[in-house]
Amino acid sequence: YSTAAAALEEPIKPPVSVEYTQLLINGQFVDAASGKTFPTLDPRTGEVIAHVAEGDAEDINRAVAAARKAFDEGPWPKMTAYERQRILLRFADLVEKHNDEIAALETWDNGKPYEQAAKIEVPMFVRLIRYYAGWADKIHGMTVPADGPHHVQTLHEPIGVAGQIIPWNFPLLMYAWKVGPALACGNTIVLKTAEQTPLSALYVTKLLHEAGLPSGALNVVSGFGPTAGAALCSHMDVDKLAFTGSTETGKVILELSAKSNLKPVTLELGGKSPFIVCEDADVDNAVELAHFALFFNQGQCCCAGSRTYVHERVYDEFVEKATARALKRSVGDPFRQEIEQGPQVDSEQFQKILRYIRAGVDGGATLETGGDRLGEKGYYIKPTVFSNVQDDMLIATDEIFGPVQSILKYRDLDEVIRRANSSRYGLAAGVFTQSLDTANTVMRALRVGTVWINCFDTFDAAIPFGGYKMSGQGREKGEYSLKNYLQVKAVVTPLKNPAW
Ligand code: TXE
Repeated sequence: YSTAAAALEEPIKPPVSVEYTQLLINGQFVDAASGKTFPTLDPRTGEVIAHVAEGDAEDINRAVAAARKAFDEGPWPKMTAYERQRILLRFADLVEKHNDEIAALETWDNGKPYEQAAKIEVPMFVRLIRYYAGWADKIHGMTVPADGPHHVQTLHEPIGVAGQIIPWNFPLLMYAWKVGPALACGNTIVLKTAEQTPLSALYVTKLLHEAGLPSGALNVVSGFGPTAGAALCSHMDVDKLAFTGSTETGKVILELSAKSNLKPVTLELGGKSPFIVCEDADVDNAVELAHFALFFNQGQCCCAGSRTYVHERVYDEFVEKATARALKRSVGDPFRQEIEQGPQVDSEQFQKILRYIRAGVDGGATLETGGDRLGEKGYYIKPTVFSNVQDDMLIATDEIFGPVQSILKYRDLDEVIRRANSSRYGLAAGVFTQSLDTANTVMRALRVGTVWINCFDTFDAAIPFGGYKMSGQGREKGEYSLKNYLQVKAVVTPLKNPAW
């Protein structure tokens, strides 16, 4: 590993300090009602960054009450759409101004490379907020040509108080995917961040208030899933839930909604995305793209290309080059400029990945490189490549969520389509080919929410994202996300003089 030693060096001091650690309820930073806090850890070392207020059911009650009042009495949903748009645009400007501090906070809490946070994720956050700000004054209903002497129209109204639960792999982007459309439509929100990464959401929400967001319109509660998260899902005064996380927790969330008030739920869950390298592919480019598709963000992407299917004609060359590429991957302190891969987010994820690596070896796959932790401190894992992977091995069926590439061999297109579709997941897929016919066939045949042809992880605020099968329900981003946060009201009035 080109900078293996970096993982062993003294960690670089992050160029930011932690300013906000309390809950943000009704526009105020407050302690948890219980007075409890929990530590958020630096994944480079396992040491405490800060102690953060630990919200539980009582804090969720307070936050929902604030959001309810802000919805029922306003001003947020009652403001003109243009006023809401201007606040969101000011918010985007403020985030852009504080790009580097926010990126540093994200890297410190999550372990992702600072370059990635500063040059990709914070700018994408800004883009998302501007995109949804743009929608705020373009949300309108229809007039409907119903049969009979009636004037019929639809109003598209905000749904109410949205409960949003986000994970730790892209804390800022998951915030923007959820908060952007919900606020643009005029909803109020209680957001529960992931317990691993509470810091960046508090920072940006402070900026959102500076931009003019009224108190209570967005409340942020840090805390754990079974306490704060479950309380939010069960709450009778929450009108909608949006969740990103594991498929297991997604099932719990649907159940909590069903057992309380049947609030509608959107879910963005796990994946096991195929990346198909066709026989006509340029192998060097395919290796590089497949490497990126899997290893980006330490492999902690729901859409990671974690089943690399390679045509038998190019398989041996591909395995050799993919292994060489993984060996070249620079792993180390994410604040170091040349670093491609930082530590995994926490000890639990780190242990889970190592267990899957052992399962890969025990199951008979060939470990080409990696397979172990890197260094003695923190949660670094060597970029790992398995070849000779079979479809029924755990490393080919389960979401590993780490830097572990599984390479599988195939013979023909029908076979690989069938195998790619045999997963319980259906989030995304990549296909690498020079043939338009092949690309079109695969694109139509795969049961997944996104197909990337000769690219991967190409995201934009305008492109919808979501899963088929057990990868989720509903779509986020783009225009599609708006309908998650809107109710449709039909309004019917009789026409006294139908001739007109
Ligand atoms: O997920 P959880 P974890 C996958 C990935 C990872 C695995 C476990 O495979 O290894 O899930 O990660 C909140 N009621 N993904 O344990 O538990 C929790 O506090 C309400 C894929 O982190 O799903 C956090 O805010 N909320 C993924 C959020 O759910 C609950 C991103 C996610 O945590 C809850 C992350 C409950 N009972 C992990 N239990 C993706 N789709 O991108 C937990 N939470």
